[in-house]
Amino acid sequence: MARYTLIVGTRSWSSWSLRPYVALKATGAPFEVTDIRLRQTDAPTTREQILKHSPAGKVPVLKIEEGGKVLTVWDSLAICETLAERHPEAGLWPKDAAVRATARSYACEMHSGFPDVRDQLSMDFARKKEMPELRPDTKIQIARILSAWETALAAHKGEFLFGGLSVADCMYAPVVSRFLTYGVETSAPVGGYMDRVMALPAMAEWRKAAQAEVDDGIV
Ligand SMILES: N[C@@H](CCC(=O)N[C@@H](CS)C(=O)NCC(=O)O)C(=O)O
Repeated sequence: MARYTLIVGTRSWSSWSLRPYVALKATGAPFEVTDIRLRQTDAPTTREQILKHSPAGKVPVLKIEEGGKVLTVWDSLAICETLAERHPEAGLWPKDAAVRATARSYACEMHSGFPDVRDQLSMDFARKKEMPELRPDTKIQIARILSAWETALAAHKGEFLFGGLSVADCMYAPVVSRFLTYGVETSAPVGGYMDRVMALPAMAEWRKAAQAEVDDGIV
């Protein structure tokens, strides 16, 4: 059996790390986590620590040890894709090709977009924060996310965006956390969706680790 190690950043802040954590947990495969503290400027700096695992110098990184070899996969979406491919039984992509194409569009739209939401509503997983004065582009991006979620939830009528938990939900999991941290107003169906995402065991575990960072004064 393959041995998985997921290298992640500070839980409170590392939204990119949370995405493959949710996906990996959904596969049911055992895995270990290596935590790297972000924003460390004293030696060894964050960058120096990450470079020991990946030449890209960013977390998340997934190491797959198998057959005496170690495969390194980096970038949240590449890790989610790799896990979906290696664990088809987890159903991380919808079975229907058309639905799958739409779910991929959702995942990629998140991966490459919403820069103002990421900038103004930065993830602080275990905290509640005051909503900042939103820029027009941030408002447009929040509205787009809410409308995309409503459309998918209405079309598939499942627990998650495309029925069962998919990579699309993994990619949006940190956005759910951000919207709760800053108190973004939502419709009832979206509120229900956010509750279900937060109730995932992966999210509960992440919250515990993020809360420990707050309690230890790390963040
Ligand atoms: N596109 C990458 C983005 C990864 C990224 O920006 N990660 C941040 C942490 S959330 C990082 O590693 N920062 C390095 C640093 O702060 O030095 C992905 O999807 O994984």
